[in-house]
Amino acid sequence: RLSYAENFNVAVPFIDRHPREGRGEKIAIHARAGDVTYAELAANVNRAASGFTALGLRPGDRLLMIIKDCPAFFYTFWGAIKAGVIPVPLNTLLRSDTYAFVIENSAATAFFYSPEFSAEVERALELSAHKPSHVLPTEGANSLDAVLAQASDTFEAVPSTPDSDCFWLYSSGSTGRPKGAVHRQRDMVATSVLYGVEVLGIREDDICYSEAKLFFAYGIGNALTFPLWVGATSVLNESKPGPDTSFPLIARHRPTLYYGVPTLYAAYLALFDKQKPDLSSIRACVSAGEALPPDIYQRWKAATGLDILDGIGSTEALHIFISNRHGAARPGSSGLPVPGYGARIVDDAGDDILGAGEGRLFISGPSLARCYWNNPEKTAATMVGDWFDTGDTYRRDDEGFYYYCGRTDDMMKVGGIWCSAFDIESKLIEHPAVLEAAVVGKADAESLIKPAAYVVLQAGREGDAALTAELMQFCKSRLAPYQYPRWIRFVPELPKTATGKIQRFRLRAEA
Ligand code: 3SK
Repeated sequence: RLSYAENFNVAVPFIDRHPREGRGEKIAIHARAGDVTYAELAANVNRAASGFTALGLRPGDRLLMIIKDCPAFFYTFWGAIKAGVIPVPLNTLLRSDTYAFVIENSAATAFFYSPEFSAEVERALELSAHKPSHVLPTEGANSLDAVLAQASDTFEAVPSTPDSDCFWLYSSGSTGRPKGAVHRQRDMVATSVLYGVEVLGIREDDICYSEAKLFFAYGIGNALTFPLWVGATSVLNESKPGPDTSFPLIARHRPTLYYGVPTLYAAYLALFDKQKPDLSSIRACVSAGEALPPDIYQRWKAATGLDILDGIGSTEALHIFISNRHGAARPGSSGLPVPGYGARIVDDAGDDILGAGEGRLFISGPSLARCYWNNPEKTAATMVGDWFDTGDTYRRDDEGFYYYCGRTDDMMKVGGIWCSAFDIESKLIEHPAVLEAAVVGKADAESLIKPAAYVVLQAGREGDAALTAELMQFCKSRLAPYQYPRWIRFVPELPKTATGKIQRFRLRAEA
């Protein structure tokens, strides 16, 4: 089911095909500035490809994008690909020093950004020794808009092959410098067919709403590639996701597929007493980014009647490679491998664990990045033959369901027994006073590692000694005795990445 022509430019099946197949007048994108039809999308992608070529960009050149979720993201990304240029979408919430690193690491020729981010972009350019030849905002004078206005709306896709480099995504990781995962032309087809169509069941009449932004691999699949693969519609939110921006969009556009992250499911549940959007248009909810605690799954189901399909993916795999299935979701489990992907759990010696034990999760599949750009050490350390080391610790049950136990480095040995931060966090958030929790290892007076919890309370709750004792007792009575947190600190919020992952390394450093 995955076969490609020898000359294959992936912009053709995702963009050019739709007007030819009679979808020209169908809405591809609902955006703040207005709707974009498939015909308009195809014409603007051609304008971008023609305009980039006229600027002097050549196949293989890198084009950095710090662009909010708006149609310009689609035009720039697909226009670059059609012209053989490599688009590199970047997290819009990073700081100038990281952007400066990426400008140098990628040796980019062009840099397009939404005007909102101009201050960070200017500082990054000052810091970087490499200067891209073309640095343009998406709007205003001398901008992407101006390039599009002057360019032809026809463009012949630059010849390519399924294995040619297509786009990069920088993976933030929990520590260290970002690494540019190099994706091939065929990778977006693989994720769209294998997860989008075969697991999620996305269809032409779907309207997709993703809380995860387009710069994130999860968001790219949810809102950009899966809908375009089947001719569906995507609803874009230019602003920070949350009740104030997402609820009105859900009310207005009535999405059928909703892609969330555990933090937002929990935050919305906490609001439902006072403010509950009409979710009746939604036929399926997806969660990724971090493992979904079973308690959140159960409460969401009770409040909305909807299952959440939890899954795990990665920037390097481009999207979800282990997922629950419709009508058979198993709370607390990431599910079963997506068709076409392999999964192995290995011990420290690299041997497969076939039974119940915990170990490192390796995956294989047709959308894995080819390498990290200019980083042979990290490539060699994580991409071993056909297998990619996810850095996650997992276990598998008798029926083949996979269970997340934490990042490999979030595991701690307590009294000689491996202990998962995720299990303790899941327990803590079952307590009605707790909104969110993160657990890390902390050395006690004897330098022995014990769990320490950082807890965000539900609105109106006070963190005091009585609640600390109550939460410790709550965990003690429901988890293995060694697993209860020996310290509990109440905090107003947890440190998170732009994509909502808890930055436990920050808490570890503090602990
Ligand atoms: O973190 C995840 O689960 C994920 C899912 C899809 C795509 C990318 C990522 C990182």
